[in-house]
Amino acid sequence: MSMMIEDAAAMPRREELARRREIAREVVREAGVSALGFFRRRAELEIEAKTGGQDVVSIADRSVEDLIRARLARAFPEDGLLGEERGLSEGRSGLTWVIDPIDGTSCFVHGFDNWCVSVALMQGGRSLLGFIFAPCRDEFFEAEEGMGATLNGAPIRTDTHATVQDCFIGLGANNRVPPRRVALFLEKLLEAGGMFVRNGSGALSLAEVACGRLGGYYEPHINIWDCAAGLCLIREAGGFTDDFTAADLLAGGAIAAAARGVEVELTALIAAAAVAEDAP
Ligand code: LIP
Repeated sequence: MSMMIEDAAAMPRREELARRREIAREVVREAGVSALGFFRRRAELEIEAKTGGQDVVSIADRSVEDLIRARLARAFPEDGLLGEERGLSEGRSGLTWVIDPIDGTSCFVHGFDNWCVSVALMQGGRSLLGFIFAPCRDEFFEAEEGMGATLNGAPIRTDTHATVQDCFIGLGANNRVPPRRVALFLEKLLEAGGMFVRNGSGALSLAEVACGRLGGYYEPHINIWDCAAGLCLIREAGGFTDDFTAADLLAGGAIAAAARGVEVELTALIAAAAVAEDAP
């Protein structure tokens, strides 16, 4: 199955988005409470490796996604659903809910608190709504296209004063890309006087760009369910995101996002690493 970018369809009416935003907010909160319950009983969870030991899943991921899908399908039966664990259910409204029930699953199963529930509403390649809830931190990020971004109800902005030399750059790394690609970017970043963090949750990292903790984020391959909500947050917080509109959103791809003072140098570092990777 592939999820192609549809032609620019008419933007849903504001009241249609408002109703979806209100209901989705409560669904994401309920999902976060459920996930936190599994987190506190994680010693009982059976952990399954997906593509390897660094890419895992448990009943927690599936159960939380099933909860989110059931609530949204009941409220908006005409909308599509795309989840990391249960895949794509086509809709007929032109709107698709993109769901990562537990982003940062490896962190979750190892007892780290940096994981979250991430839900976005997309129309074609555009994220109209984004919700990222980190229950362990009681941090609820939310954004709507054209209406700004918030953390626990308070407006957020990317760090407008950051440069690569005085901020942290979040880095996503996984077994979906050659290790050398990550290593070469790290080398270029450190040579430029930058510094990195990897927290294992692309969604939460993107939210931290939106609220100004991170100056930018790069991941050589990320899936749409990991980043759809974060893209909306960062754009609504005044930041830059590259055009993550792969022809087939199910395939995923590279992502770069940053505060405005960081984007040019971050983009240049990514390009320099790519040149080095292609060099004989
Ligand atoms: C994770 C992403 C992260 C990526 C990991 C993993 P998951 O999502 O948020 O950016 O580097 O490999 O895909 O699997 O925890 O939902």
